Amino acid sequence: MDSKELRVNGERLKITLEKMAEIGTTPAGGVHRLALSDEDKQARDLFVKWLREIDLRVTVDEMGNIFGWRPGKDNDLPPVMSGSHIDSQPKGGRFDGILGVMGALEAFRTIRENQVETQRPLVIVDWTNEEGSRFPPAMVGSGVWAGKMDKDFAYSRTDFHGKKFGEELERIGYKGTQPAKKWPLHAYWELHIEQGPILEKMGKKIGVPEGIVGIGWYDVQVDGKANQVGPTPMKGRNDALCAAAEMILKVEEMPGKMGGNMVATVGEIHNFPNSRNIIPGQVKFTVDVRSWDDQMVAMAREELRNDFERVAEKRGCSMRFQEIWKVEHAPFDQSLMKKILEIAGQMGYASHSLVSGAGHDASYMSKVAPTAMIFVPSIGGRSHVEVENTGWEDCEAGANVLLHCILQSAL
Ligand code: HGY
Ligand code: MN
Ligand code: MN
Repeated sequence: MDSKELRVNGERLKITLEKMAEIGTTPAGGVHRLALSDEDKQARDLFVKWLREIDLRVTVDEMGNIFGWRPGKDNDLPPVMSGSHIDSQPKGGRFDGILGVMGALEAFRTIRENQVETQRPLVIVDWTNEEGSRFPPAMVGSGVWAGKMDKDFAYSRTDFHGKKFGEELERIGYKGTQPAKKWPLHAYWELHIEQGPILEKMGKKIGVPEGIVGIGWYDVQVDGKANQVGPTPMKGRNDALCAAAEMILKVEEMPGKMGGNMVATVGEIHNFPNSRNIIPGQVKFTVDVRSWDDQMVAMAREELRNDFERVAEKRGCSMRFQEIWKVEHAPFDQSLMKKILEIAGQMGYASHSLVSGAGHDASYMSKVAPTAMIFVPSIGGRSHVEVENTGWEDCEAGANVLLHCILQSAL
């Protein structure tokens, strides 16, 4: 069969995704598969089993990134790579990340069963800890591989219970020996759900992001004075939680102050000692700022730091502001984007270009190789929630476009 006629097996992709969704499944139908957890290990083991079933050579690097290699006619040529991440948010969805890994697996399965020989070798990848929810920051597997993040920094990161990244990687048996160091790549393709409302609203099947916004992550600690709520007069309190509350509203106001084209969110907060009859003495919270304009992210960071200092001073509290992650905005490769539009058109899929407000491993990949992403619609525009959902036919459409992007860049 002419390789142009090839199509993935949508039913098999659905079954593969449903099998993965059983690992870490939550009662409300989402997944809880935090990086380097037992559930992540279980999913990794299943992924490696499926890679071996289609005769791929499997390698694991020192960041736990899993690669499956398919030889081409000329293995001296830089390979074509595709993949995403298996880890999820605490109460995440059944498609974020895993669709990109299983979509690539489905493409590889289709290539193999049709005995297609590509000129270039092909590589499928699962990047470790894309979410950064358990071990902040995000995208450390691809970040270290791309040479944009330090391995020892990643190993030193601890989760809320003080468990270390490096130790957990060892515990689940995925601390490989291969150096997590980039090698030449001809192209990197990543299939992913849009995680927003645009494609569904536009009635389009395929999204072609121009790139990914820049992201800044900051950890803030506010220290006040804990005390008994009863005898302590309101005047003169150093209530860390009230100070944090004022700061958090400044985060919400920041995008408007910056003129829009920005989002800013406080997603995580810890209050100590967190007892109803003690004035809070310490609060820790996170700030996530995103914009296509990297300068704007930097300005927002400095404005927030100053605002927080003023609030802390006024309330007799101290404040520590720490930038723990920064990734510049990542424009994708125009010729790869054009390829996606072409292939989607040939397959009769309506497509639409947009900017990705969500971060992806493709951010770091775009710094080291020609990179592009293929989006499919998120029902109700929801993601990072248990109700996250994408139609099976959209998953199939995305995997079909991915299959031909891989083939056409590897033939
Ligand atoms: O934060 C993000 O957008 C991605 O899910 N890591
Ligand atoms: Mn993702
Ligand atoms: Mn995510």
